[in-house]
Amino acid sequence: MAQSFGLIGLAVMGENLALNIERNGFPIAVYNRSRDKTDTFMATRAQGKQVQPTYSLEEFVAALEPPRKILIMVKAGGPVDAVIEQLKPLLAPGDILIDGGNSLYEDTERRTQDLEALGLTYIGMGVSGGEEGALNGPSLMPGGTRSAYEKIEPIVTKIAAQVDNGPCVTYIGPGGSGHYVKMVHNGIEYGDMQLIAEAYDLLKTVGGLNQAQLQATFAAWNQTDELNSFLIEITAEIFKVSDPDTQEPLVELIQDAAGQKGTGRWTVMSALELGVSIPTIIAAVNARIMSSIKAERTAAAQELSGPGLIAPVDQATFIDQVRDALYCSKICSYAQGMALLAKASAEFGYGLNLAEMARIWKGGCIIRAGFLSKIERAFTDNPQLPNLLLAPEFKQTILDRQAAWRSVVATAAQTGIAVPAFSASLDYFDSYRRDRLPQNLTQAQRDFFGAHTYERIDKPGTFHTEWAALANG
Ligand code: NBP
Repeated sequence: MAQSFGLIGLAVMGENLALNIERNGFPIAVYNRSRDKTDTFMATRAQGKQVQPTYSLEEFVAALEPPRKILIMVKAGGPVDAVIEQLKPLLAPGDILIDGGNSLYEDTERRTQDLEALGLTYIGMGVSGGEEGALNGPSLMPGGTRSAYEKIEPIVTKIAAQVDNGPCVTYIGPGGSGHYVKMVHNGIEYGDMQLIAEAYDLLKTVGGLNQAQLQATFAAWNQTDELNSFLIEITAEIFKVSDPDTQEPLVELIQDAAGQKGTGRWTVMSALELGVSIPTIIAAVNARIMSSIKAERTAAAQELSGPGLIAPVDQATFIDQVRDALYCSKICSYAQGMALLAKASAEFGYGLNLAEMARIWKGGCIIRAGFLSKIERAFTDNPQLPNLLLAPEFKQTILDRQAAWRSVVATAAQTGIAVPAFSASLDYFDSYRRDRLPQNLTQAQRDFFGAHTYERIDKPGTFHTEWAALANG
């Protein structure tokens, strides 16, 4: 019997998505380049399920009911192109290929044009939620033609995470839009993780909280309407774990050098190209880079001293201030991510519905959080909102809490604790809210050394000044 769906790539994500798809009533054919993964999968988790193993792409394609629907879950980059090239001669017009990996959106644009010229249909679909999400319901961000989406809609709406107002999937837009939105989702995820890391550092280093207190603080924050989220929840869980051998907090035994796979860097590169300011996300990517030069930092620690002072603080007050600083910074980080999506949508013709983007991130994905309902509401109330900071609820929150936020950033500076994402967020807020910035001087300098011209605030037109001549009489 022909299967209604096919999946290529049985690593972590592929295996779990295959089981999710089968559990939701879609018998599935699977294929993996290395045969042993397929055999292991069939002998273990897929045993007794409606999963058909195949051992060549010819056999895989023949096992599928036309028009074929094929989800590719292999490593992003060259492997996706390799799979597509092998599939091309085996497919028929009307067949649908879905790339569910973390592909660069520009690659997706290229592949879409290439494959659609052959009469095939291509969907670039961001998938978020890691292993657990893939199995029990991820957040899905499919981009392509609307008619292609409609063909996979019955499947994706069932396998996605379900929240109060629907499945965590929607039609994103044309071409590479699904992968673009997933990329920005990951950039926001970098920001969230860095902000939480900074809160932990401040609470531990300045506030003097021990592991049990850190655990209790993050667990309590997770109960709040504002900070309730998957990342805060797992942070509290992490503080519960001690090393079985030493009984020390396991997190304190982990090397402080963070890895990255590229989606954060791509978000930064795209923002710089589009001219959108995303300092919190840039700070998060930078923080991972700085953390990774561990040996150099260890050597520098012997040479370069800081204030080395622990500020005397009332612990309970400080915990509340850090919570407020974290929340204000998080609002700024999401404001940046949403502004980037808005600019990309206008630039690339994606037609993104920002309220829907927030809605489909409410479940299944790594940045899932109660807070996203507020963002959804803000863009539902005003789809043209120029910046999240101007939404009534967020505006009031920041105005009410900025004193605590400033106090935390000042304390960090005084005690020599780096808080790059907290500071970048505060800088973003202060830059965005100030009517006059010092770039009048920048413009004067550009005109001085490069005759780049400038505009004036008191009269229209473009001006150039012979600065050196005037300065020297
Ligand atoms: P990996 O990214 O680790 O990729 C491993 C899979 O790619 C294996 O099935 C491997 O086959 C296959 N593959 C490679 Br490598 N080169 C190939 C080639 N030339 N031809 C055919 N197959 C090839 O798997 P993953 O972690 O499950 O992630 C899959 C995708 O989903 C990636 O794009 C990833 O970025 C994205 N993603 C991952 C997560 C996560 O939490 N892991 C979350 C969200 C998105 P083999 O067995 O023969 O080597």
